[in-house]
Amino acid sequence: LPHPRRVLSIQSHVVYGYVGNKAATFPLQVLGYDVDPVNAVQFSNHTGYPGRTGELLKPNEMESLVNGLEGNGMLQEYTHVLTGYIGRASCLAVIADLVQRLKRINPNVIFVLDPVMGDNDKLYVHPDLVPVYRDTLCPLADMITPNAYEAELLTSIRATNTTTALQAIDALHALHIPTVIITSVHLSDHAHKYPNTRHLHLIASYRPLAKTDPTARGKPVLFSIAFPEKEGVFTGTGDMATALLLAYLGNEDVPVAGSHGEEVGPEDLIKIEGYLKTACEKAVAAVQSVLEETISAREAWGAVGMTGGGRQAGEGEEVKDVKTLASFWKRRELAVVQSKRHYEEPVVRYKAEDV
Ligand code: PLP
Ligand code: PXL
Repeated sequence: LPHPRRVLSIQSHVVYGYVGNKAATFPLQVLGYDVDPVNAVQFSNHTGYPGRTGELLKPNEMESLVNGLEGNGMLQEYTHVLTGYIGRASCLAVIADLVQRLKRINPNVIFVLDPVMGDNDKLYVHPDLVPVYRDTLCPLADMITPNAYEAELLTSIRATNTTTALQAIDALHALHIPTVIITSVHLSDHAHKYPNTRHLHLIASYRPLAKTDPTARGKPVLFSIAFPEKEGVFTGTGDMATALLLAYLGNEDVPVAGSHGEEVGPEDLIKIEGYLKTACEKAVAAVQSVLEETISAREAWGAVGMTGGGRQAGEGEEVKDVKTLASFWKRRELAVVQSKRHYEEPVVRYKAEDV
């Protein structure tokens, strides 16, 4: 790496399994980043399981950790702040204050916001987080990585095809975010191209913010990547995708030029387009490979009977009893540790295309 990279990663910690910081930290470390996790919640497991214990970090506890870092002169070392699953709206306010402090210390610090709230029309946080994300954190973000449902919660626009997805992206840029990446959306106008396997799209858009003259935004960067949807449900893919995007982008200089309203010339835009495309292609490739690794690990796991005593549910089958439901989710925990090579050398199969 050309420069030291240090990420303050504020997300969930789960004892068992891989979501939040457990899905983000190892890939970032493998890619050369120092990662300082703040565990915004500590749960026994992710919220899809039939039961869950643990605690949410209180805002004063989060503040106290930040004050500790500040007291030792540590805040100036951060090149990136990454936020994901946060349990309380009051903690979002603490994070907003922290990001502003970090930007005062280092105006080049990059804030990557994954507004983790839900997926597939299911909210897994308290609804009072939504307006705080929209009104307080979004305007501070350099890059946002919602899935289609989270984009809808923030913009009230339901992205179901290219037109509505672009409207949602417009609305997110209007919240003063230069880089907007919808990490997964089903586009109905593309469905005919993939009769056999449902496909998801990642759509990335970059617009330099010209604070003084919002009409002089310059040519936007806009592309999408289609990839086949893996059968079954996985948790933590979005968390890992965001960490990988940060990592692949952060290895380049000036990935989010224009965040502060400065001029972005045509050569800069071409550079940014290249970095962004490469980073997105690599992130999609790595996550795809992690899912394949997870599926083959699951098959091996099933073969040795390590399913926790629960009967194995078939794909698409409705899961009823607690043991079977827990076993269902255990078998879908991302193979984070086994996938080291996929972060290091992602094999790109799905390429960026014009929208
Ligand atoms: N699946 C794959 C293969 C991906 O590459 C990505 C994002 O890049 C996702 C899923 C993201 O899913 P979500 O954001 O809905 O968790
Ligand atoms: O992957 C999103 C996520 C993060 N953190 C926790 C979760 C979930 C999704 O269920 O439960 C604790």
